[in-house]
Amino acid sequence: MKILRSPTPALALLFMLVSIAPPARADEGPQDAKGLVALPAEVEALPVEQAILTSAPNVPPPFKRKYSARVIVNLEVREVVKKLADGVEYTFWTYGGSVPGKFIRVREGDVIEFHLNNHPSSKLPHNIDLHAVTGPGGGAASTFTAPGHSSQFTFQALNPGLFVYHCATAPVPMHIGNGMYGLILVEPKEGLPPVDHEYYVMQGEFYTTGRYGEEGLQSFDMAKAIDERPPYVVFNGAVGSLVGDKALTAKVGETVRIYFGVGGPNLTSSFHVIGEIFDKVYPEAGLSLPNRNVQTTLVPSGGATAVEFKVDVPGTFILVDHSLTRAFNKGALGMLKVSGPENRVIYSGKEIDAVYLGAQAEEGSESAKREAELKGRIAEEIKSNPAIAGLTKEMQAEKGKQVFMGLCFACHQPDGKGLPGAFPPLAGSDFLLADQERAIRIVLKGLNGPVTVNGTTINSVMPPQEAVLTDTQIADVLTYVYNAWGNKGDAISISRVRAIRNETH
Ligand code: HEC
Ligand SMILES: [Cu+2]
Repeated sequence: MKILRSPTPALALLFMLVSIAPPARADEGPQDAKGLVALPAEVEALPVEQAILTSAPNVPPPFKRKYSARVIVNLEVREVVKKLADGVEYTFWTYGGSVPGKFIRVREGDVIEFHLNNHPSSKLPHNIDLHAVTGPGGGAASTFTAPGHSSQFTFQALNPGLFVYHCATAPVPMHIGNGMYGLILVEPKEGLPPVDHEYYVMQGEFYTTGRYGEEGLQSFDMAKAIDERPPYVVFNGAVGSLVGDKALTAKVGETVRIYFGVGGPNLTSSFHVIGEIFDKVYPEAGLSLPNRNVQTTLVPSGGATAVEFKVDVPGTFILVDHSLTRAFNKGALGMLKVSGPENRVIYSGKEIDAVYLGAQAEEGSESAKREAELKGRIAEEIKSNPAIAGLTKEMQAEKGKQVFMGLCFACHQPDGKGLPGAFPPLAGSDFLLADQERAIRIVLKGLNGPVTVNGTTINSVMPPQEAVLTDTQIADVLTYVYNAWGNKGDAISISRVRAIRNETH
């Protein structure tokens, strides 16, 4: 955390109250869960069951029972270092070890005995505010729990719906911003319509000190959070958590329900699935009257929705926040892969998504795997042999390929051949190969006016990338461009890019 602007006095008081409130009823004797507080006879009479908790994108199964129960929920808080993006790590604060927190499913009318356990390795106290709770702070005041301690409280799930839960320990936006949120479903007494697949997806943004893609362990940047300028907006806690072999799946003819929540801490999502129409949306996740035939649904921070649709044709369907720079530049992009026979009446079968996204996701994740492999090989080489220049260049090119497939390919095409009359080729470009300094300058500062590549003149505009890419990313992407599709060239160093970025004339 870099800067913590002081909150207003009223807010400060609230934070203090939340922070210093002792564990509920600490004066009522030993921490023996049974008999601590006498439960009303009608609660004691309920059958007891243990809640099944699942990690995203999985959802616990629907209820078969038709009666209310006393449901025991054990949720463990853990502070863990995990991957936020390729090469980027982050210390997440979690409910259950990953972001979003475990999915909790109860039935309308159930009485929930909630245990919040804060792992001894945690550095901070935490608590939980469940939006499904009717009671002060949604449980926050009763669950303030120091590391190595456990709190308990009981509530009745009065309203059916899909609810967000989150940490409410000061500074609250930081606890949420580090990943402390999840969903609790209070299934209506009459149940929900059966579907073939239920999935759990949650959006949240991360305010890292480094820019998008900057490698290494990143920490929370309070100034960026206050300005609501997150470098990352992601689904299920990481860039790529739902792409490639981690995509959601379904078969043609099946029905899918997605429980979609937004942890925030700040941004509202415009949730959309490219190539699908939501047959039903339960607006704001009230789970009573659905809207029908919806394209995009607005999900507030600290809110949720449930969407249902039947998949009619095979292909890859892309989940996005339709505030699209979040999807294409900050990570809020997932996939649903549908397999099965084509239906040429509904859809002719031409896969448009494959060109504008498939390349990024499939090639990109392949390339990330290859990068990890090369990192391992470099470590090996260093042990036995100092001649590692070749491998370093190869690794830079693999990283650069990921940048290329996320950005440049849209114009210069995945094969580097460009589009006649619109975008010049990079593959075999005499213009490119003649001058590396000039190429670095073009990527940083852009280019407009006539340019002749391999005898053909184009007069168009290439947008500058200096605000979008880091020096490392530019060095990597050009190393890739200079060594892909038959091109031959040296690795481009970060210091050369930096020098040109900083030149003043
Ligand atoms: C929005 C489309 C677009 C994107 C994205 C884009 N370029 Fe370009 N690029 C162009 C256009 C158009 C030109 C020609 C500009 C002109 O006519 O002056 C160009 C020119 C170039 C040139 C010089 C001409 C040549 O063919 O050798 C290089 C090098 C280049 N781009 C590299 C890149 C790299 C690397 C990226 C990704 C970091 C990238 N471009 C992203 C549109 C784009
Ligand atoms: Cu917390």
